[in-house]
Amino acid sequence: MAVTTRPGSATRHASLGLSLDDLKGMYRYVLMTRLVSERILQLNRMGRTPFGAGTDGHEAAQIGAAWCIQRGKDWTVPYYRDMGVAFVLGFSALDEFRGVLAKATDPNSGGRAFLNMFSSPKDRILSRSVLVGTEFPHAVGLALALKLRKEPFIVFAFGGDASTSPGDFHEAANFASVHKLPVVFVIENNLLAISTRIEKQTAVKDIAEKAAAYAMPGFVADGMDLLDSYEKTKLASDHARAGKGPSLVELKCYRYQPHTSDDDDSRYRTKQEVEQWRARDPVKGAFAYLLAAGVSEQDLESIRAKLADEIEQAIAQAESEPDPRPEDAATHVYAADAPLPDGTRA
Ligand SMILES: Cc1ncc(C[n+]2csc(CCOP(=O)(O)OP(=O)(O)O)c2C)c(N)n1
Repeated sequence: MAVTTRPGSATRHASLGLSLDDLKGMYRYVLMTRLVSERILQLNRMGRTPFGAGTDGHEAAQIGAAWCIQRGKDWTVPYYRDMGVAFVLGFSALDEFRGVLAKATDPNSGGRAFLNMFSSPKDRILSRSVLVGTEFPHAVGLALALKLRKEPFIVFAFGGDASTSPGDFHEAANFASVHKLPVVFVIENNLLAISTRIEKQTAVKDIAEKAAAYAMPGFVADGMDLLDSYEKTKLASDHARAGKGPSLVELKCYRYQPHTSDDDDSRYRTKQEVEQWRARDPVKGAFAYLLAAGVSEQDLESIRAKLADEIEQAIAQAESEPDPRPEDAATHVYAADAPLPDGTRA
């Protein structure tokens, strides 16, 4: 985010219709996402969590885009890296740690699924599988239902750059465009699919170019910049809200952590590459912008201190809670009155 340091000199948010309170709210989620993501990796290295998938580097993209979602009205289909999106939609740090620690209290699956399979009917978050790209046909189905029911809301379908390679994405985009469905495809392009670089993934320069094949608008945003991510996603969501059909927003960002806690990223990228991207750290960018917009350093420090406290309490609380019971393994897998594969009933 291009900023000057003089307080009051940054005004871009105002031209986008965002208040200082919006900015502070957005920054809180940006920082919360970073702090939780870092703690998950630390806990994993200490042997206290089995697995993690870091969000570091995606914060501005996720929070900027999620700020366009009407909570509890629009539907959202996040992907597994979208912790920041889930936080904006109502998930707490405690919810996240319950999932990461696979506790019975995990709101997504009672601790029985892969982490970050965000699920909340009340917040209109559709649970998805970890299979890359499979969320898009489901999201388009939701958009069709909204249109048929004449509900004035829209669907946000999130995915990584690689999720635009499988057929699911193309079938979904084609169907959505033919039927002018109210859906925004939000693609977080971090240039990597685990170890596969973007040039080996797709032949186009910008993922947003893929929109042209389905006669829908494609927007490119600097995903390291909170306000650019907000602005471009807002254009796309306004398009859907106006009944003009789907569009695609590409948020160009970078993943700082390995793909997951099980990945050795030194095998496919250099430390220098990561350091170069760290120079554009979206959390620091947001911090600098808020200062320049006139938010005081004490305000920002108080947001950080409260979050740090909340996160430590959430970890302690989640760790103290029970694991799922073995006898609950089939709960919600089979209908309550359906026979199990061995012929018995649950
Ligand atoms: C259909 C399918 N193929 C392969 C995988 C294994 N896999 C998990 S994540 C991933 C990379 C996805 O990259 P991208 O969509 O760009 O998102 P990112 O993880 O970089 O945020 C792959 C190949 C999978 N989950 N689903």
